[in-house]
Amino acid sequence: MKAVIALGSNLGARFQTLQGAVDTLFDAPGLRFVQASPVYETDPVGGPSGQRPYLNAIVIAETTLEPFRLLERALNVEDAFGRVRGERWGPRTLDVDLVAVGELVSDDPELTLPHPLAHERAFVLVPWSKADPEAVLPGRGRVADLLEGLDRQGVRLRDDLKLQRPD
Ligand code: PH2
Ligand code: MG
Ligand code: MG
Repeated sequence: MKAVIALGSNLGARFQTLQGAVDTLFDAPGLRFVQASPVYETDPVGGPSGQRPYLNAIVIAETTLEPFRLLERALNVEDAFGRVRGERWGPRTLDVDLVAVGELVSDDPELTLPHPLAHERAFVLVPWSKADPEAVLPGRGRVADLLEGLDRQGVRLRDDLKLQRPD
């Protein structure tokens, strides 16, 4: 199945953390790297004021893992990069979110698929549509169409930063 994974960081060495997350995510069986989006610098959405901007990107992968194993992998990678769980939407060294896994639609509170806010987050949809202009968010429609209704002002391309395929 195809998996779309969102990465975000607004604490510490943000770009090194994103690249490290890509390397670590794919450093085990069951997940194959397909493509990384460009990197964007984005204004924080929600959370306390005065936060640094984020770096955001998405990664497209092929997986044979059960969605919950994939979630476990994502949470382990967050932990490996010093994620401290504190305030909701507070600053974080690394956030790894499952945006979509195949066509799965699930309202399990432990793992809602697609990600319940993905359709309204330009910091997810801009990188995703750049990586895959034909992308569709299950249950919501074409990513390019969803983006038409969103403010993309706070999402700026960082073409000086490029995620490499995992080593
Ligand atoms: N993640 C959040 C809350 N707000 N804002 C931006 N710009 N980027 C994020 O990745 C982000 C956010 C919760 O995970
Ligand atoms: Mg998140
Ligand atoms: Mg998260």
